Amino acid sequence: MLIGGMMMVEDWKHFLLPYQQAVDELKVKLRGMRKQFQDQSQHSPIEFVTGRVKPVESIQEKMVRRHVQEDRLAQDMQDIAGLRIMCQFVDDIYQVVDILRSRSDINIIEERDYISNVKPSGYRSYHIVIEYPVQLVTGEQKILAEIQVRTLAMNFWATVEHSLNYKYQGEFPVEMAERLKNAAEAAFQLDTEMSEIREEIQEAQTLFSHGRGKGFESA
Ligand code: 0O2
Repeated sequence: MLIGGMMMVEDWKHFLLPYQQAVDELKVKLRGMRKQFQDQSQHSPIEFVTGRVKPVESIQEKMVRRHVQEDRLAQDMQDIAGLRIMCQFVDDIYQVVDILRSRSDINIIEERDYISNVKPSGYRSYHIVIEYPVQLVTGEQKILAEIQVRTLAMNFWATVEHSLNYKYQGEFPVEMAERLKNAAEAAFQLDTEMSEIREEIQEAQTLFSHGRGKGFESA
């Protein structure tokens, strides 16, 4: 029940339920893509997939920071449902994006390429905002979700930077900000190097997966 326009615990539960449904469904679908490549004995552009519904405290913090009204949340906050796709190589990211563009079950609303347009922090990733229909007992509801596509190296950097950001509350000392930027460039250098030896890596991986390397499943 809404009291004084503010959502209470039960309201949040009700509001977030379709978002959890969307995240769960999309995780299955994206992980299914990896399985299909493996089934064809092809290199999968998807290494692993994670997903989450933004915690209520983070939603509330972002509402204040971005001046989003509660009754505009569904339209104005695009990452309440969030999916992350991790790739081995930078080229894989663009292959994943192409596949997502061609799917009939998701509608792409916006794309933000923070790989070509690196954020000032050093952050790199490809962001896609989608509209995804969830079937509820009360009918269909279209949910906005954000899919972040990044390499393992970009993910390593973003994960570490995110936890440091939490510690420093977004106010990094100048030296720390500089070091993080350098680390982001080093991570991208690693991605570039890996792309250059990609063919050899893939041959080795195919051999390995046909041999004794099978067994560990990450997605
Ligand atoms: P979470 O869920 O904790 O990751 P804004 O959120 O205001 O920065 P906008 O326009 O809503 O910007 O979306 P944007 O910048 O396309 O994507 C926001 C999300 O991208 C963030 O979510 C992070 O997941 C990721 N991101 C963007 N910039 C950085 C960065 O500099 N470092 C790291 N580690 N991640 C970044 P949230 O909201 O922070 O929440």
